[in-house]
Amino acid sequence: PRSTDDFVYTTYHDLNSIYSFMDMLVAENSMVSKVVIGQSYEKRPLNVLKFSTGANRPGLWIDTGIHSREWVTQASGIWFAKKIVTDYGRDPVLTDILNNYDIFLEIVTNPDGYAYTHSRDRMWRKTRKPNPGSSCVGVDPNRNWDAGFGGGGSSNNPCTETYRGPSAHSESEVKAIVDFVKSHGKIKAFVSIHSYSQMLLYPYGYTRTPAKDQAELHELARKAISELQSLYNTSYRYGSIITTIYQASGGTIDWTYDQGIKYSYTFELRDTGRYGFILPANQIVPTAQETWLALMAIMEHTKNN
Ligand code: ING
Ligand code: ZN
Repeated sequence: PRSTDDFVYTTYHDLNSIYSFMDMLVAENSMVSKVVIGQSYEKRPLNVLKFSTGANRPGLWIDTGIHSREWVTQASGIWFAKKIVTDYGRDPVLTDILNNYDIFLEIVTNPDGYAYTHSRDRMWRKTRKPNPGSSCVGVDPNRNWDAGFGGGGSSNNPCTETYRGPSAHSESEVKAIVDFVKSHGKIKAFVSIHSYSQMLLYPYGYTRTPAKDQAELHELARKAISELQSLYNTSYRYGSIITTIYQASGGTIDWTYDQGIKYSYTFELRDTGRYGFILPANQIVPTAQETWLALMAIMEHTKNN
């Protein structure tokens, strides 16, 4: 494709194709820039798209693809990026959001893993950093955050899918986001997107102690899911991580919530297991469209509170 109008949103793309999509979007739109927040273990750039219409704004964060095999999430991230530039100046709600907040979107949060899902193993989840003393590779980047690190629902065995790593923030892909969030200082909502299970989750995963904002987070989740369901009648469950899916320690949004980012959510996109991680490509756009409605509900609420 020569422009993001020609880009095919209905299929899955490899890493280079996604990187070139980002560069095209930046070239075409003055509101979009590329922020390189760090590099992966294998030295790939960690690219974040910044959508901004003015200086010194607070930020809204969305990441997709921290688990590389969850391909519908990176594909949805691409669609969100195009949706933002298309709807600015047309959709009054999004326009109002972007006139007051910057949106940061990291589409390929685990690029080494993503490249590996194309070259060697479609079901690869973790990073690609070797583990000293083990022949098993990689750390679960959703168990590597400094929030209940080392607790239940994470493993100290490098050969498991939920290996937490040698220490919190040991993975450069995680540390880059930690440094970005801290140095930015004004991120007001943080949404980390996974698949699959059709759930909208809020903290906590490492403890059964309810988040202090549980009532508000629960009500906003209900509203977001009702918007999502209105499009194609896709049903979602919602609630805290530990009560809705399972205990998981060292997860992304527990860390962001404990940093003071009240609106910290994780999505588990389609489906509920028929296809799982290998979701047919004809579901990419419907998944992205319905998820966008929920994201808009979260962003609008953040703006109004
Ligand atoms: N599920 C998530 C996982 O990392 C999760 C569930 C979400 C755990 C948020 C902790 C925090 O296990 C998938 N599919 O990755
Ligand atoms: Zn995941």
